[in-house]
Amino acid sequence: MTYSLLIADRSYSSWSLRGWLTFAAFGIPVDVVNTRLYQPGFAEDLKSFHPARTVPAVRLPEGAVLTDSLAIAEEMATRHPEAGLWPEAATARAIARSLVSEMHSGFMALREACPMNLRTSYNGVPISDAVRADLDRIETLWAYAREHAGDGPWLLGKYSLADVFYAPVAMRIAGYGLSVGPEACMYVNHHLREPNFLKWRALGLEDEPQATYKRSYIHVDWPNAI
Ligand SMILES: N[C@@H](CCC(=O)N[C@@H](CS)C(=O)NCC(=O)O)C(=O)O
Repeated sequence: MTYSLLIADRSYSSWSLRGWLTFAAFGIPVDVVNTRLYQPGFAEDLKSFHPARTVPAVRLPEGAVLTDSLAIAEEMATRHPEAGLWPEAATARAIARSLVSEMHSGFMALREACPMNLRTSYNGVPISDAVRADLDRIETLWAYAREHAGDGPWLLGKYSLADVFYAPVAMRIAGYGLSVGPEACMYVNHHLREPNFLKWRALGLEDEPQATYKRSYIHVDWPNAI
């Protein structure tokens, strides 16, 4: 018996991406169960992960179900200390936790205005003051993390849960062509090239698109690196 992870549409479900990266990026074996958002089967699929009402959800080998990405991340970090989900150094770990929590509970304007869509990207997207403020805050947090990063290109040096939680944020910046400074741009580029992310995106392209996520902005090629 191993972990069982319920995810939805790889192209659109940013929380599913976080849930999946929590396993894939750290080599933790997991059985993945796919469902589709906004489809009649969604509620039925959730029933087998009771009491989950959103994705991702994880069933532990012993049967308990985790219903939230942050709980999944913390539980996997506790169960697999050798896998390095959190940075090893105490200060880096504390900062990673802080960044993850702020992501999990915030950036509503960005999330609402620019839902993750890994099938397409846009040019000339107008952004509100609230979205700009979210982007500024994200850049501040990324820069602060990088001050404590040590070696490695990720937020706290080595790839950690902080990067898992900001991967979909990076994809919003890339996909909607949102302007950020050179350091943030470089960080977005690392995500665009990250092998687990590339695998996730390719699998998502095999799904039927969902019309809900379409926007009428100018379409441009997906940025393999911006
Ligand atoms: N706080 C939750 C959020 C999960 C979430 O909102 N998932 C979305 C998909 S990205 C969902 O399942 N939406 C379906 C719904 O709200 O009915 C987490 O961190 O896991």
